[in-house]
Amino acid sequence: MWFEEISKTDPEIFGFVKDELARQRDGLEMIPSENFTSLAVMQAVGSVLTNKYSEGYPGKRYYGGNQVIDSVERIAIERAKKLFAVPHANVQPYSGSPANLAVYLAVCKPGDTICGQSLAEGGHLTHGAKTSMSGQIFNSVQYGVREDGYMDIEGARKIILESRPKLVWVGSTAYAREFPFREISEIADEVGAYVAADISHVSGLVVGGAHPSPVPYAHIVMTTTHKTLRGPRGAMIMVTDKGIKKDPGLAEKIDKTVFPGLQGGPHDHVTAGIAIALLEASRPEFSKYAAQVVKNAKALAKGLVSRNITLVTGGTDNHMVLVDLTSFGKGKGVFAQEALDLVGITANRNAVPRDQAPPFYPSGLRLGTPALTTRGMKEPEMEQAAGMIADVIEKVSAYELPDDKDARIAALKRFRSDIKADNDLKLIKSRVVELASKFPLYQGMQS
Ligand code: DSN
Repeated sequence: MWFEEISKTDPEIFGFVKDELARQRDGLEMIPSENFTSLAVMQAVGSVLTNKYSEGYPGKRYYGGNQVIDSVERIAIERAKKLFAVPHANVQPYSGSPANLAVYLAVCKPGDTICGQSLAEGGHLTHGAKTSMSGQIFNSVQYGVREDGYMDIEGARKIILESRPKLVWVGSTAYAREFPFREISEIADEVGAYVAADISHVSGLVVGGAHPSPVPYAHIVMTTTHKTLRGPRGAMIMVTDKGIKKDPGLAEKIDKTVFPGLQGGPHDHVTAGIAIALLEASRPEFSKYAAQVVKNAKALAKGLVSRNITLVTGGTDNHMVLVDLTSFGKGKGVFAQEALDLVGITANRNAVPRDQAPPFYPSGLRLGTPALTTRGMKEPEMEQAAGMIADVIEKVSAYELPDDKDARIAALKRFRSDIKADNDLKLIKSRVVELASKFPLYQGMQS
């Protein structure tokens, strides 16, 4: 049995691990930033490498006994460089947000102007949102999307040329079209800004050939490793040839900012998991996977549109779909997310462009296909999933979310009790379990 020692040492945690395994197995995981790692990646993360301290970099550590760890990190670096076609990679960042902070501190000083896609219009918190340190330490200016939901390149041009930022981000977390690496970089080049591409969402598609690469255009490329790339939770910062041409010391600046600037000892067990994921991503079957992720997202989008569900931009070019529920009223995302959760479809509520509702109760729903594709699902299953999602949305679309806090709490309480008792939703849940059971997950693990 896989979790034998956990079960002996800590039955309480063992119970939770079992429950989570069952939740992942029996449901449809449709959060676009999630995936299922291979067992090889998972075993690396659960290996003896977790025991080691190795502050520094291969060959230059502050601790003894790093001969083996040096080899692991060197392999991870070499694989990243080869796969993404870059001259430099740092595989130590703990995750995406600290990695982005390292990018800032490598090329900017507090108070400098920086520019990124607004969180409210599909960007990431760390690209200059006022609620994040990135929008507080730096003078942040933001670009967004047009009325039709596509990136507002002309708007970005105006903002970048006017404000002349030191650093420009390109990369999104809720944008279902091709990320405009070339367009934004060309504008940033006009003002001599550094361009950092945050490809956390699409890195697996990039290496699989299902999305254009930012490498010819950006100076720095950051990716988390656990989304479409299908590795363990972690991140990498890469420097491109263009980056080294602009600033020959850029790679060294990035390394110094990650350690000792921001982090202590790297998570060597995760580095090993990243190395394995990079090896897996270099294989031909991963390109097939990446292509299928996009085909599945398109099939999902088509299925939803056929049920009159509105999508931001009307469809997708990548692995995600952004559902706009505003035709039912504002702030409906919470009802859709919770009812979907109840039937075993995991998604996350998300702001839609120009959302009139508050960020905690937004009017949209973000869906993605990376995890279901890893399970082996294809277009017919996406059509079934779209049908079930549409059924659930229709079921809950009439619920209203009051602005008043007390009224809202009461309304949500009523809603939760209604959906628990709803027989149609119970039926959808059994269809979800039936579909999921046809695509076994982590077969070797017994719960
Ligand atoms: N990367 C974000 C997401 O897309 O879910 C979380 O920070």
